[in-house]
Amino acid sequence: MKLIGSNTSPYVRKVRVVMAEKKLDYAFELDNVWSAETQVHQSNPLGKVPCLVMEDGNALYDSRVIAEYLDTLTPVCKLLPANGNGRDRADVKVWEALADGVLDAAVLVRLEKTLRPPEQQSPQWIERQMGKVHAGLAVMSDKLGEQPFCMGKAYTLADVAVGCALGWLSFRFPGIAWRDDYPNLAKLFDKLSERPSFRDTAPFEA
Ligand code: GSF
Repeated sequence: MKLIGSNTSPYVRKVRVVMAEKKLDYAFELDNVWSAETQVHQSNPLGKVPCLVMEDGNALYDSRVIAEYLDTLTPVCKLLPANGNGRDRADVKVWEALADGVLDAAVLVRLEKTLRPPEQQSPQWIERQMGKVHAGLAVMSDKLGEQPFCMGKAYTLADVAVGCALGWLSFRFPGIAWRDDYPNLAKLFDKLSERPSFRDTAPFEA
């Protein structure tokens, strides 16, 4: 399998953490989706990473589809509850949607601020998206409570998604004081950061 991605994308990181937890081998192909040389659209018409190209040449996207597929490949470190356990499985997927949704909103803010000249930026748009970031963080903290992991005792894809979202917020939005506001999220994040899967995939700009 070949994973097309970058060292900065939190969605790519989610897939890489899953690969590492499940001890799956893959080739990692770096692609800068914002450069003129990007090749990713040859595999993903949406021009986005992550994109997983499989042995038969077919491609999978987006990160949620890839993560779900990877979890079926080996019983090592099951990250999603079995299909028969539909409610728990849906709960994990809601956590993932929440973490990804916080990222989607924060990414929109970053793009607004980095791709548009200041006079074309919309403060109302930025405020709307930041509202989602803050509301999402508050609900994450509330849902986590004092549990060791998002779903309780078991480490799941929910923790992978939350860890990648929090890590990216610290990387790109150091001004968002989520660690001070939500000590329980900080505790979870610190615990996740000790795992080799997270340590080896921390975001960085080349
Ligand atoms: C989001 C992927 C995405 O926006 C997923 O895979 O979960 N829902 C998708 N990737 C960004 C890079 S980043 O912000 O992490 C991307 O490839 N953007 C290129 C573009 O043209 O929007």
